[in-house]
Amino acid sequence: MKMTLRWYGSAYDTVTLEQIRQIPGVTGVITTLYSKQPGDLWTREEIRALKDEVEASGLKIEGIESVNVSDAIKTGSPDRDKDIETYIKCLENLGEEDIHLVCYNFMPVFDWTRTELARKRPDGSTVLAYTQEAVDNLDPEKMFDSIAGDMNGTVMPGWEPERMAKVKELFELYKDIDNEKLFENLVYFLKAIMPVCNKYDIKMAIHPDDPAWSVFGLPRIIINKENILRLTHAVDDVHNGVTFCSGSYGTNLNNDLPDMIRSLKGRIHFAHVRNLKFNTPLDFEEAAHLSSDGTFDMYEIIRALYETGFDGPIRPDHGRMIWGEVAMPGYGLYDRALGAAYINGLWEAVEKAETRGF
Ligand code: DNO
Repeated sequence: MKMTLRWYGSAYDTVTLEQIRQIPGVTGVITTLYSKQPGDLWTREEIRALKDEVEASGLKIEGIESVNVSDAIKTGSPDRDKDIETYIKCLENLGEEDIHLVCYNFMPVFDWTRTELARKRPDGSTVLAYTQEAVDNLDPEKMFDSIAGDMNGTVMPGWEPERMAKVKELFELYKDIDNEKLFENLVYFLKAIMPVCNKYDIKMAIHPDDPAWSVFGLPRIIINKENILRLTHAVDDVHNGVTFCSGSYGTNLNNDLPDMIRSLKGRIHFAHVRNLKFNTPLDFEEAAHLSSDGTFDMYEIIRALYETGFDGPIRPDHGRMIWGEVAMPGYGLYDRALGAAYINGLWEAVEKAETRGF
């Protein structure tokens, strides 16, 4: 595996490439052209400039998170083919610049959803949290306003103010889309982009829906083993792969994470590793990465990745806000650096146990 950190680019991130490079074992970043809207073209020059900046710091771009998919593609509206054409061009340009991993999601309207961005834990740290009760009592149009005050002046992925200003229209776009239709549109998209992915060996890695169930009555499909296997079979090409995000699939306690990893052998191209602490099955908060701080057995997650031969980029995921840091919620330096060190430790332990036979 390759240990990485997500980085939003120098215009948006409070964390610098130099800081990232100083985290032991981190050799690369997962990044994006953050100013791009879904449907925009990414030029080779723009990609190269990003690459040059990252490489000048001694790191490597291990993948893009995300090249976002437009609503036209997700809803299958008549102009989707034009957007798919642009998406293919973006992939071509990434391939020409030697970038071979793209994370994306197929969630309607909201990307990942949290109801609190700064829930205080007993030790004074703050974390992202979700409680179903809050969603059930909230008008989706007010969702953004209800959390915007805790964004620490940052622009959070999937929660861009311009997009949120159009929430009502977005809901309208999805009103006739159910899970089956969304799935069909996803398959249509993947089939269309597979030739360019094959040509440039670009591994597409779909991010799960977070939380792994429908919110505000919207369709959600990338939520469990059955659905993700259905997708990998529907477009049976290694380039149609998965971002295994423990914190997203893990929101549903019925998802057996190590078992899912084993059943996706060969199709996991990217891993997001984090832990959650459940107060009830429908109220959880994002814990420190350490197993004992949350609900998941992180050793077993890493062991399953190791045993299935996972060799892609891995990144610690959302961290707590600690030590007075002010950053994008979930994406500060300190707790993610602790997460990277911990995951590296687990990986070393698993690897040595396997190779030394004890
Ligand atoms: C949240 C992230 C997601 C993810 C996208 C992938 O922190 O994991 O926003 O990047 O869903 O497209």
